[in-house]
Amino acid sequence: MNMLKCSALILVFLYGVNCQVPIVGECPHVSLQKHFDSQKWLGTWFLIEAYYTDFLAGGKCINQTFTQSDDGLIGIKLEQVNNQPGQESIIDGSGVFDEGKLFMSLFGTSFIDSFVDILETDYENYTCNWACQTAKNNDQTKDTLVWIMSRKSTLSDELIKKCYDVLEKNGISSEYLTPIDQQNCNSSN
Ligand SMILES: *[C@@H]1O[C@H](CO)[C@@H](O)[C@H](O)[C@H]1NC(C)=O
Ligand SMILES: CC(=O)N[C@H]1CO[C@H](CO)[C@@H](O)[C@@H]1O
Repeated sequence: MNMLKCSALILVFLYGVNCQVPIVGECPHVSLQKHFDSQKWLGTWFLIEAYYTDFLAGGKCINQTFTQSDDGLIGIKLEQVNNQPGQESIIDGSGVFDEGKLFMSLFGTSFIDSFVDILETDYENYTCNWACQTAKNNDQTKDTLVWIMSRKSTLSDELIKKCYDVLEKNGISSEYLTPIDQQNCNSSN
């Protein structure tokens, strides 16, 4: 039951069947965090605002934990409380960094299937993440993902605004961002 649910979620994540915010044409050329230090960036990040995806629909209390394994790979764990009361879903994967770009493999798929760009982070408080890739069903459109994340379950308006500014500078719209519920994570409602 849980396995089935997870693989469905991952398919949606990787292939974005009409469910992510689409843009037409080229992905904007973005600049990544300069002198990115992956060691400082590892650890847990809480999702504060995100572009809508089916993958997150009904989910709350979403966080992602990145760890360094002995073999040099990055361990990736996404956790959320989903819309069925009291149920948690966990997605595991691994990744490799290429400066500020993290190539990800979730459930044994290829690294090139998925990646996330770290546009800006101060390592201690916030990270502004973005991904854009050709939609599998139509090479004219691109599926895009924006995740504003925090080291804590909240992020100050000032730092959220900082991410908005970074998005704007890179030609990415913040208009599709919606807040992620990070409250009442231990209760069933
Ligand atoms: C991450 O999220 C899960 C599900 O909401 C929660 O159980 C877990 O405690 C969170 N991790 C941290 C470090 O708060
Ligand atoms: C602007 C801001 O919130 N800075 C904080 C980043 O995190 C460090 C460590 O927790 C705090 O000391 C800063 O105040």
